[in-house]
Amino acid sequence: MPDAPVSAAAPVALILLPTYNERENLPTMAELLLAQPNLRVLVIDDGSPDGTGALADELAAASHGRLQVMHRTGKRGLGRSYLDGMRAALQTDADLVFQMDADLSHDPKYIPDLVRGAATADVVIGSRYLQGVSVVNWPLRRLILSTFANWYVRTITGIEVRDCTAGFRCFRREALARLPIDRITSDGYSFQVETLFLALEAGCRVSEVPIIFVERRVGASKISSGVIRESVFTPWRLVLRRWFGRR
Ligand SMILES: Nc1nc2c(ncn2[C@@H]2O[C@H](COP(=O)(O)OP(=O)(O)OP(=O)(O)O)[C@@H](O)[C@H]2O)c(=O)[nH]1
Ligand SMILES: [Mg+2]
Repeated sequence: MPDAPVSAAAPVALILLPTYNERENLPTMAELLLAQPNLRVLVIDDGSPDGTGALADELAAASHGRLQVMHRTGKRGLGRSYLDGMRAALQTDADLVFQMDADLSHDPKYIPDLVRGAATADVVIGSRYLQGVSVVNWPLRRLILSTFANWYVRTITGIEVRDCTAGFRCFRREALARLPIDRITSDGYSFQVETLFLALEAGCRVSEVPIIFVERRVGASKISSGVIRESVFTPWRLVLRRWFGRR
């Protein structure tokens, strides 16, 4: 595993990397991440049946402490994994906390762009919809679903962000600390919408930087009908909670 240089002046980033059956993708992702300076990784594995957790332990052992693994035993879920990861991140000295997918859709080469963005924003989003649509290898039906989902969320919630459902994000640590983490209940794409909504409510400055998103080449997507159903209701739940002040 490469031992990238450390610069005392640059911010320290912690990458939260949830995994479920990403055995084929994790080694490449870990290598690309750890090639970058001032960066640590927390793999959050949900007991993947394909052995991703054990593989992550092997990567951790060779990483000189730069990669750690959280083996979750609670109910499976992307949102739950991120929440546990965020709580853990707040116990560290990281200046910046990233969310990324482990399936290589989010290229680590964009991390420096998000770090630069975080100099003037509290939350920086790696956006697929800033310069037209920058997505590679999506079938048309998936593109339509994602474009519609973003329009739907923006229309109902009034969030003025092009890519509200993006999973490539960087939070300044202070911004993450301001989020009412214990109130977040959604799990799929809605998790991204809910955290963004709450970040804006907490007064965070949000900016976007363009990325090119590449659909996973190996492994299976975990999108389910439950995730899509949740995405339909979540924007309404968020605005109703705001209107009626229910906390
Ligand atoms: N810990 C954990 N990670 C998960 C869970 N579901 C998905 N993930 C991870 O979350 C990331 C995003 O999941 P994907 O299945 O790629 O979902 P997606 O990116 O929305 O869908 P595709 O574009 O089809 O890949 C990947 O790193 C997954 O391994 C889960 O229940 N628990
Ligand atoms: Mg994916």
